[in-house]
Amino acid sequence: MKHTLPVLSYPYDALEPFIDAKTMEIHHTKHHQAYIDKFNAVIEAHPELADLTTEDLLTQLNSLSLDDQDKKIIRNHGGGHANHSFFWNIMGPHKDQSKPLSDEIASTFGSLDEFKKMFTQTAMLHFGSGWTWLARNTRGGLEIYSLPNQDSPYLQGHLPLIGLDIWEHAYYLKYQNRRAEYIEQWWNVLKLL
Ligand code: MN3
Repeated sequence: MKHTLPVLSYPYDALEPFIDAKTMEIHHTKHHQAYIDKFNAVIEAHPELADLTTEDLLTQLNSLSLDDQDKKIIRNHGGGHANHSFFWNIMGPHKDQSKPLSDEIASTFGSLDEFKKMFTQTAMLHFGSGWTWLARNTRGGLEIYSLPNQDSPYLQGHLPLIGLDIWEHAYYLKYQNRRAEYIEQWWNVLKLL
């Protein structure tokens, strides 16, 4: 199965003014597409992987019989594909709040505000490119952490629940170096909370 760019459920300008249309268009059609193209090249060379989902490939990465270079491509570019597909889906112009998730976050971190503060701080302290995640760990608990590059929580068997792209390509056109402002505004388009 060849991986293809997912169609967004909203137009590029739907997240304005928080995320601008140009950033969305470039992020989706250029950055995400580039991850897919490099990921597909490995999948095409290994037909035995074609039936596995991207998430399964990441979860099982260490046990796949591939050379280190191909594993690295799946980690970086399969990860990029999984992360961005996930990211587009948790954002939207309208809130589609998940009450069970909000309740679990509030009981784990004290309150939604406290959670947002901790998540924001984790994203601000991350050096360089990467993502900040709220993920369900293998014991079923919630954890906030950042991972470098396109590393996915699936690599450690975790389930991503919320993810924020903190690569500069996600915000530079509108916010330049102001990562704090991007994060603060991003809560407006995270539809889950
Ligand atoms: Mn990105």
